[in-house]
Amino acid sequence: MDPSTCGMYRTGAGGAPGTPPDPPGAAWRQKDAAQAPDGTEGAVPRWLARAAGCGVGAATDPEDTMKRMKGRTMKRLPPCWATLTALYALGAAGLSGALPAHAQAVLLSDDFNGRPDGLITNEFAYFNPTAPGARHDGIWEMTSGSFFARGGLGYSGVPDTAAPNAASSNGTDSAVFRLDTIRRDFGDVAVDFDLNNRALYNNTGQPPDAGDGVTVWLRYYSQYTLYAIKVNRRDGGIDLKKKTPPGPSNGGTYYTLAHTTYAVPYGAWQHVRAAVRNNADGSVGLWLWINGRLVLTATDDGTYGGPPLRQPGGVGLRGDNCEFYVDNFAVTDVSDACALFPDTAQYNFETSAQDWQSTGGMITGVAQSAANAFDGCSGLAVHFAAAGPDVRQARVLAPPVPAGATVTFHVWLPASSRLTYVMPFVTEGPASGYRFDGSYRPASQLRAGAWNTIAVTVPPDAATPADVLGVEFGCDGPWSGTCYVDSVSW
Ligand SMILES: [Ca+2]
Ligand SMILES: [Ca+2]
Repeated sequence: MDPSTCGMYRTGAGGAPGTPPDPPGAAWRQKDAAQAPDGTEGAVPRWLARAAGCGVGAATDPEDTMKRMKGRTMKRLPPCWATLTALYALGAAGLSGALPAHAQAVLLSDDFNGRPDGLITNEFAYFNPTAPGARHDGIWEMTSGSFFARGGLGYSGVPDTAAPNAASSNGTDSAVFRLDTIRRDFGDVAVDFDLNNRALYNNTGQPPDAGDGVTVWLRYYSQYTLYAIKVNRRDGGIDLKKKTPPGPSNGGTYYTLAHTTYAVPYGAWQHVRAAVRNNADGSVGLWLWINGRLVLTATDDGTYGGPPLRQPGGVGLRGDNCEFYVDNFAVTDVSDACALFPDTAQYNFETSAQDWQSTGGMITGVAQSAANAFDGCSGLAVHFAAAGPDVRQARVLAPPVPAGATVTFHVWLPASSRLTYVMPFVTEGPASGYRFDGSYRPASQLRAGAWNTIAVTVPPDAATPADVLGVEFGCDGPWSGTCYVDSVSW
């Protein structure tokens, strides 16, 4: 969707299951926030600024003004942002990343199923903890707004700027929606959730702003110190920001660490994955995936806003003038670096050998192994003990590979071996005579001590289900060692 039409969005098509009808009286005016006359949008990394030939400073971002504060300073991207954004987006587009393919330690989850429809918690409970009727929750608290369960989903309610009572029966104040976990012990973690951004509002009493939308918090220490990943902005942007005190934005200053563009798919489900991890050099890494694609990453080395936020904290969600649903919220441990870049191949060997087997002879066995992986945390170890020349396979029967597929294999060979060739292959089904489709690679064309990527094309007329998929190895003399296969996909 053209970001300039975000404010025109109306619900009714492609909305979440169980979504309520359009709010009565909502003013669907076209936004005008992008035409703000002045202001700047945080800071960018110095190396990036130098590369693009434009100066930057630790400018403030006033988006997090005190609730219901009027006359907010609007902002506009400085001219160099266009170039910087393009550079960064180009870099991010070349990275790969996707949803977890193997089990990681889940530290917290809320799928909202089983919660009765109605208020989960609200700001009234936070500020009036002992008041009669205050709604407290075991997972969530909020310093502004109201959070509801509805049809097995979490829901912001229709945003307004009313001061809600204990039940939020008189309004939500979700025009500024600030929801955080009560837990503050999340260190190196990924936050996954499904997001359905229904609409932006222009008439809540909180003035429309280019930064309106949905934000994920990581390393949330307080509403003044946190990382903020703006995943859906009214102006079609995405930011990785750091907020630390002091400053004019509700007691802090926002520093933009990275920025790119993104067309918000209003009314459709998006899968968001945001991660934070301490780096060995003292910096902090931040990553954002949307629908399995890594769209933005940044490193906080302390250049802006004080030292990197390396201590564990909470996580949370923020909304500004936005009505949205959230589901399947989960926090997982990514202290193991491989967990950050999971393997989503059909044969990824993350939790088992996936029924791969050896044809015997010089291959003494195959096993899932964390000793080597092309992607994710594990690959398939293929153990050799050759007494002399031999030809054998590591393979799986009845693979669900379709006709016409290009199957990509990754094979790792040790620094020295007596292997003479490697041949990934697919043997088709009986109706096409068990035709053999292989990609032969002599040792002279293979890299030792490294991963080799080899593709096999299955013809469009291949009979399926295929009979066998695997890797054939040829050896010319006595030798013992281990090869690895990983990330076999199509
Ligand atoms: Ca649910
Ligand atoms: Ca793997």
